[in-house]
Amino acid sequence: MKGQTGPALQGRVIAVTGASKGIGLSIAQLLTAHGAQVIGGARDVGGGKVPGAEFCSLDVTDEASVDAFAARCRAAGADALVNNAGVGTFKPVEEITPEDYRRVMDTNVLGTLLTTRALIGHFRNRGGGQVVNVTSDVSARTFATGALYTASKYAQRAVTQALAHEGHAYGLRVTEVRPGMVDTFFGDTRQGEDYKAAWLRPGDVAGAVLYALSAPAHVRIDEILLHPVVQDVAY
Ligand code: NJP
Repeated sequence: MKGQTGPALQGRVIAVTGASKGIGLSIAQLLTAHGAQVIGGARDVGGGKVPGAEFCSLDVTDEASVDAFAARCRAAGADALVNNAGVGTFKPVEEITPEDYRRVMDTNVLGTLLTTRALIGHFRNRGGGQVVNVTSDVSARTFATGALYTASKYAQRAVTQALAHEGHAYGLRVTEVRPGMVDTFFGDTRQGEDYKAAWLRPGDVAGAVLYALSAPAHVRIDEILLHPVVQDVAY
């Protein structure tokens, strides 16, 4: 077939936030393995060594930090952004503090807005691009102790869908990836603990991101919802 030469993401330049560990690191590894040049950002990028990836200091809650990261991405000719950085705190409503609120909402919602805002004009000028937001299976349903986290993920889903509407006219393709339970460092836990043995692996989510980013140019993957088989069926 015409055009089917080389790795799926050859020539692509893809920005990935939260790339220092967990799902984001796996995304950086998988995308580079498929030929992309990855620019990964996180607050602590000391351990980031992935051939084909460049790691930059990035705090998605800090406008100046985001602008510096975006300037590097624009200079490199980025054509896609993966908003993956995220944090979670799980408490009953009566225990949620303003500090909890700011940490979770600033990272998950403001962070997505700031990084997207900083690159969207660049994508428009290029005549299109892709934004993949790693939200959550709970971006459209909630549970006890989930008020703050799911509020942030509902909001991130709303931002994702609004962006898809706004970018439609100039060829922006926007995807929401909604993973269930994944074995990472999420929520101040450790990766590889026994109780997570049957959960999704970071590479499973990275595979969903790769699928969206390597879709043919005429295809837009709006949403991917994936769970480990052990998790209850829910939408
Ligand atoms: O978590 P973790 P995951 N600025 O803790 C970075 C969603 N999700 O990989 O800054 C920039 O292993 C942090 O780096 P550092 C979840 O909501 C997960 O599981 O150095 N980066 C690290 O690289 C999130 O959106 C599960 O601390 C910041 C990364 O984010 C995404 O998956 C379930 C940052 C977090 O790595 C990745 O989370 C689900 C900042 N201010 C959704 N703050 C799950 N694991 O079960 C944090 O439904 N980072």
